[in-house]
Amino acid sequence: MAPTLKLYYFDMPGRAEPTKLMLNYAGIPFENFTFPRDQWPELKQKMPYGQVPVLEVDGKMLAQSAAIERYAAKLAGLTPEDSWSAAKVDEYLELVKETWDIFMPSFSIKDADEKVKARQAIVEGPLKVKLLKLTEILSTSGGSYLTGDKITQADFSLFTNVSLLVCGFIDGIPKDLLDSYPEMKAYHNRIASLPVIAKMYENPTSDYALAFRPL
Ligand SMILES: N[C@@H](CCC(=O)N[C@@H](CS)C(=O)NCC(=O)O)C(=O)O
Repeated sequence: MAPTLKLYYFDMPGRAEPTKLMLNYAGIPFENFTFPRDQWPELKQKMPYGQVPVLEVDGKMLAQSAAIERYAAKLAGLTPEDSWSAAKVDEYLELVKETWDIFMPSFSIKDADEKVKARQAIVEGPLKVKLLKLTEILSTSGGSYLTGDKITQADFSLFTNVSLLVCGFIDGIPKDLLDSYPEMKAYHNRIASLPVIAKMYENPTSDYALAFRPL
């Protein structure tokens, strides 16, 4: 029997987004439990590590976004069966994660101008290297997605990260960044246009979610 799922996260795109995308894509019902900031202190006490996302599965709590995503991907049939393809998906997941991790040190820069300058240097340096590499992987995969013609967990992760990078959350990353990466933009727009994905962002509750629509 299919498990009863309840996903806890703030009412904005973030670490829960790939899980939401995959469950929706596969038509797996789940309760999308979002809450306003003022309810967080109380809710925090109930979370295994005091953080979200958390996926409640038949009353049991699963924490850590990477674990939740892997579980959701398996439920959704978005993890390849053969070990090699599954390992390549893991490889791409790590690469995609790096496109976000490279900005982490910049969050501790106090001066706003300095922070933006540091981020612009990342955009022109390490981010460019990683986006070009991902573009190359896409153009040589033999299909529309990272591993070929079948969409996998890695695609939902890349789609999420690329959208989050340009959604305005990180000052210093231009919102039109993808104009410099036409193949990546086309890939983003292809996933954003899948009917079930487009429906998810029809009535966005935050401006950040607009970046998950075709750009
Ligand atoms: N390693 C955890 C990190 C989770 C995390 O940082 N969650 C943030 C939201 S993105 C959170 O719950 N912040 C509120 C808090 O820590 O009180 C994961 O990947 O799930």
